This record gives sequence, structure tokens and C-alpha cells, in this order.
Amino acid sequence: MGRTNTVLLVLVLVFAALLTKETLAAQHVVGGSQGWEQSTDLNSWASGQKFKAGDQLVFKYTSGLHSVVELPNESAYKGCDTGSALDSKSSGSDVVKLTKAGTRYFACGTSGHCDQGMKMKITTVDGNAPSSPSSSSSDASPPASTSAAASSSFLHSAPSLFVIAALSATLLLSVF
Ligand SMILES: *[C@@H]1O[C@H](CO)[C@@H](O)[C@H](O)[C@H]1NC(C)=O
Ligand SMILES: [Cu+2]
Repeated sequence: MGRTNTVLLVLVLVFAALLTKETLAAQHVVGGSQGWEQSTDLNSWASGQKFKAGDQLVFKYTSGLHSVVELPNESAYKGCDTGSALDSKSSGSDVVKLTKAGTRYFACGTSGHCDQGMKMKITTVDGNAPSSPSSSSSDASPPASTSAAASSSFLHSAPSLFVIAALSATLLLSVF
């Protein structure tokens, strides 16, 4: 019994760690519900997002109709020089990790689509940079030493803490 409890405790902790990590790194579905499509106003979507190092982009589209190519620089982006692509994906559900701060350029590789505006520039900020105060909530009062970024991370992780608590309770109840 004692050993089972220990194993369960470890499992719960591992779950907690995974969930927290996953929640801290946000996934941005490109274009929102419209997805990676010609009709989506991609840059206005992007300007409404906060991309932090560690976050992921998910490109959702009809495979075969579009693709995702990453362009090396501003001039390739401006000129839709898809021949200079650094990387190309075409599964229809492509994940790109924003590993570090900086600007990255994406376009559709289908002939003509980039010229029609199916392209997007993404600027990622460092994960520890203070985020703009977008929430006015006063329900969380972080310790004085934590930054705004930390408090927003805390807010993001709150739902996962709930999941962890529920999971732990379920596991513990199943033991007794
Ligand atoms: C942009 O990338 C292209 C293709 O790799 C390269 O030929 C060009 O020199 C680059 N331009 C700048 C301004 O770095
Ligand atoms: Cu396309």
C-alpha cells in the first residue's frame, strides 16, 4: 500500500510538471478559427497575439491546397521568394516551435498564394520579458518579487492546477 501510494504520488507530480509546462508554452492556431487560408487576415490575427519563446504555431489548412514555407528574411518575405525557403511543411496540421526571440517569416508555397497575401510575419519576444498588462484582474496577488510575466503565467496555469487537483483526488480515491 505504501509503495503504491509512492508510485501514485510520483505519477501525480510528473503529470503536474507536464501540464504546467504545456500550459506555460502557449499554442497559437494561426488565423484562429479561420486557419491558414487565403481569406484570413493573417497579419491582423498575428498583431493580436503575444508570441513568447517556447510557444508554438499550429498551421491548420486543407492539405494539398496550401503549405507552409518559412522564408529566410524580410526581402524574401516581401518578394514572396518561396524558392529560398528554409523549411516546408504540408501535412495540413503543422506545428512550428518559436524557440527564441526574433522575427520569422511564413508564406504559403502554393503558386500565387503568397503574392495574394497568404503570408505572415511573426515576432517572438523572450519568454521572461514583461508582458503588456492585458488583464485587470485583482483576484491574484503575486508576491512582490514576481514580474508581470510571472503573474500572467500563473493565471494561465490556473486551469491546469485545477486539472491536477482533480486528477490527484481521483487517483487517491481509487487507492482507498
Ligand atoms: C535573404 O535570403 C536570400 C535567400 O537565402 C539571400 O539570397 C539574400 O541575400 C538575403 N537577403 C538579405 C538582405 O539578407
Ligand atoms: Cu495557399
